[in-house]
Amino acid sequence: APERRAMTKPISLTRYLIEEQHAGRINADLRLLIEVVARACKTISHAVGKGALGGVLGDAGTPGAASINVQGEAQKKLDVIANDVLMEANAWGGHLAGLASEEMDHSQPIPDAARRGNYLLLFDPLDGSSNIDVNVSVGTIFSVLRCPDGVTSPGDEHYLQPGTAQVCAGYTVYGPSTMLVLTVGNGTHAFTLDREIGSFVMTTRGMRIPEDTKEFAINASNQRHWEAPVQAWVADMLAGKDGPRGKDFNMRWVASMVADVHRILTRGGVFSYPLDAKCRDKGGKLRLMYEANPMAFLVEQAGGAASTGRQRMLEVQPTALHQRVPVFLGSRNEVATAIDYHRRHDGAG
Ligand code: P6P
Repeated sequence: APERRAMTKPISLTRYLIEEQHAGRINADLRLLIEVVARACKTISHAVGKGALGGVLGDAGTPGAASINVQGEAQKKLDVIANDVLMEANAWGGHLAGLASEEMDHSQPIPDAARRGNYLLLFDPLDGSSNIDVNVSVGTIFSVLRCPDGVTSPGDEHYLQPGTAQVCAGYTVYGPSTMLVLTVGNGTHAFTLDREIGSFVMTTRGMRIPEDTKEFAINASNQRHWEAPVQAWVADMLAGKDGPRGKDFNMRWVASMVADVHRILTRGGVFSYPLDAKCRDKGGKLRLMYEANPMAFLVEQAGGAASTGRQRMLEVQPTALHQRVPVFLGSRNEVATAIDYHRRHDGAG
């Protein structure tokens, strides 16, 4: 009779979280928070997946009166739907002291003491939403901080903690498959939504980003607006094997941060949204608290690096809830090279 082999069934998100709780790395409240967010992402995945059939494409608001968010961007219907799903899911669980969203001007404390916990949840409910109407992958990004001791009604100022203070970060990418990628500070792991049973199943334990890469992601249409070190860094990559880098590079740009970062976590690469003339006066294009910091935590936990070009991303001291930053993240040796271009340029005065 054939040797009986232990079934190596893939484990569910719930089992992974229980294992982390038994190992003492997370507590029951954080486990519940992650499960509630994952469940909300399943609802968002269903709405995104309906596409034009769900009547949820296009801009929010009424014709001629678009709904504009705090970022000054026109909201898509799905931006509002995703935000409402996450707000509703987290309002009653008893694990949060407050939440903050890209789509909301200010953070919101949990008013009912009986339903209040110790965590702060920040999220971009639907990142890359300009891609929805053209059926390209979009995603939800989230970050979890502790509410400072003794604070029962947190204001925006209580969220202004550096990225190193995150206890959890993750994203869900709504692509050909729906995948949740998560870290609680013990590696970065990927879970794929099994639609037949409706649960997330671990498909990669311990994602690793190769230290070197030949693939960069940047919106090259902004080239004339970049700072000199970024112009030099990209020009040298474009020069290929006959140039100073001695190797040919490939380029990818999805214009959905979640999709670009997922590719980098899966096969390596370097992603950048640097300062340019259009976003310089705002400090950058991407938001620190619920885009750059959660992605930086995930990338570092997978052996990569994340920087503003001049500072480790996770050490930036936030000064505003919707603060923007320049972003360089991915294969650690290529991020180091980008930083070196900045250092040499800045040093040259
Ligand atoms: P651009 C999407 O709007 C987003 O915030 C990120 O997801 C993405 O990386 C970036 O902006 C794309 O910006 O200027 O290329 O459209």
